[in-house]
Amino acid sequence: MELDEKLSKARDLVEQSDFVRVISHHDVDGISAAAIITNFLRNKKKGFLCSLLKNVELKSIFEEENELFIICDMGSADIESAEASGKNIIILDHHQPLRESKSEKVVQINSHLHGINGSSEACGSTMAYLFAGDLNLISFMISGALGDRQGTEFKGLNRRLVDEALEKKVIDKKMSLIIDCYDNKNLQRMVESSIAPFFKGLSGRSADVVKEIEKKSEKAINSFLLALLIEQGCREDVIDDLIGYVYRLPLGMSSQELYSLLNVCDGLDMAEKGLAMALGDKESYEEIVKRREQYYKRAIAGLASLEEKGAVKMEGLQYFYCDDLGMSGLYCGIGMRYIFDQGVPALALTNTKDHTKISARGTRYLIKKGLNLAIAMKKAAEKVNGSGGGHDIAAGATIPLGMEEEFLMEANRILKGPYDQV
Ligand SMILES: [Mn+2]
Repeated sequence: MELDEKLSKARDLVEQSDFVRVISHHDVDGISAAAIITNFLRNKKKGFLCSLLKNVELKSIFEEENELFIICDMGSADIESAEASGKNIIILDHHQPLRESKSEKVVQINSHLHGINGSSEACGSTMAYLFAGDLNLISFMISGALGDRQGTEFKGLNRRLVDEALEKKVIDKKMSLIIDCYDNKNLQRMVESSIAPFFKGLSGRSADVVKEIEKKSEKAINSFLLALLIEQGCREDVIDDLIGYVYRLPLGMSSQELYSLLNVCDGLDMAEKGLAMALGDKESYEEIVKRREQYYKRAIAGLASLEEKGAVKMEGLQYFYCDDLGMSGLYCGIGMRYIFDQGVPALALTNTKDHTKISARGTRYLIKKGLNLAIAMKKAAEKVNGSGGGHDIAAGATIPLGMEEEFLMEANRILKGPYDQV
């Protein structure tokens, strides 16, 4: 079935229903996609119940008594149980699908099935936005794409939709520094309170040196910050992220601000607050802003100590222990991009009561060289009776306690390359 045909079939299903069960993912893209769908349903005066879930099987969800389900930013992996449920289900996904839907009742709108690359040209929110067809909801398409790291200039379908909104003057864009911080009072405070980029020796500490630079031209400021990142060993693909487009959104905040607030919601397990904010709840907005400062402070302190301690190097990987499970993915991702050696992926290990949990992160540079952390984590974890998987650039594993050494040896064996022999 063509994309347009699927979209109109899905819209018909909504028209015929009074109540829709919405399921989406817990991360920034998932919350953004849910924001689009729930705003759309509210405008249509439809009842809905929305849950934001971490990776789960949807089989039990499909057992609920509902006339219509909309699944965002996931669902394609559950195509079999969707079809078996006999329910009306709309899937809006951008993860690699297993196959087309064979059921009349399951409308699977997945970018990949229509020649659109789901890692670089469309995210879950893009598919939700395409379905809703409401320019006023473009804010969330953009935050979703930022959340899934699809650039700020955008490509493919993302670009087409953003260009359309620019042309109609619903949004505008400006080239700008992109600093993910909690205090943007002045440049010095931005550098001091920034988690991405993490400026070695300055973020989380006093960045007095920046004071002088602040008086200079925008160009001089940009080159100064770029030089800092080069000096601390960041590679081109990471440095490129420092400057990009920031969009002014109809929501009344910048794309960077919306992304940052939703990112906090994901990190602090309060995705529902992010959705409430997206539906216009002021109190939720204020609470998220307040919590963001605490969260960033905690993150920056952790990153500064990670910078001091460093990671343990092996031939094919580097690792560190992190006792804060909720922060391990963030530390690992930011550590990988701004603190550690750029030549091998980073792993964070956390011992919980029952298991050792591992977060693994790479860079776009390593991916180009053939790194695939999803496969490496899966294989190394299975070797020690654990499980693992994820994406090429970001993956994770859970293994039995006390098996770290064996796991690290096997991961190192796989990751020391050459990657194409994995
Ligand atoms: Mn996504």
